[in-house]
Amino acid sequence: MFKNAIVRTPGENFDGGLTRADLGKPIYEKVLQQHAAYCRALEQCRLKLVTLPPDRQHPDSTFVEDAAVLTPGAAILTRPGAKSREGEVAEIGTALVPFYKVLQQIEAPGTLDGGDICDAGTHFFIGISQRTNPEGALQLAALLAAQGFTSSAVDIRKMDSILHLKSGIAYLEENTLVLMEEMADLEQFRGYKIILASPDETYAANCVRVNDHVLFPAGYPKLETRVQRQGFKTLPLEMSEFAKMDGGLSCLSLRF
Ligand code: CIR
Repeated sequence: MFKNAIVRTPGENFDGGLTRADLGKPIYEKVLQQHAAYCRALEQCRLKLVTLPPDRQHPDSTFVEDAAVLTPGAAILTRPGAKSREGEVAEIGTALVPFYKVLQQIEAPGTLDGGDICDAGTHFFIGISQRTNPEGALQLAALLAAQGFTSSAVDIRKMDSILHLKSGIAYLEENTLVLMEEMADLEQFRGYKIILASPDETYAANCVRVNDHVLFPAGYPKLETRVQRQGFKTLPLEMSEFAKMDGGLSCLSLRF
């Protein structure tokens, strides 16, 4: 059960963040509406929110998930792979202090974005990407192992259509993974029940189980039906403005 979430309201210069998507510029009014609906959905899932104010120094800082990896016993602060995002971490650390006795940190030369880390219960998948380097992945694996968690690396550096591991995978509990097709045959995912996202719906592979619901991006009906057929209750959310900045559902919150 998650009880809390940290979110950060997007600033007016949200459109100044990093993106490789070719979907146009986000419209700020819609960004705020979609973010507010996302926050309401988290509350509907019975989470108590810590809402941080906009940080205009860091246009990507609304994607709070990239700044920390959370386990039941520790908050591991990351060292983001994009220079422009390094300064986001300190304030996330401050916001986590009231909740965590143990705060750890990925150190140079390691880099790691939270979006590359998929928590599947006692096992973690660690994406090696353009943002998370092998050194960062090894550091995280060691910190997790010390807490009794296993992990496996998933190299996504040749999967050009996704930014982070979790752009193409979600763990929905109950031994069930949502996977983009390109990852379907990877041995790391053997033994799980797999719900496949077809190539035209890869974006929706980034959905999030929050207590009794799965937050799900609106407009991806084939995958949503497949998820529902496995017995999950979906909660659809408009994500168009965040998709323009390469952001998915999971990256807008830290849940714990
Ligand atoms: C970036 O490129 O870093 C941001 N514009 C998007 C980050 C999305 N984060 C995530 O998927 N975990």
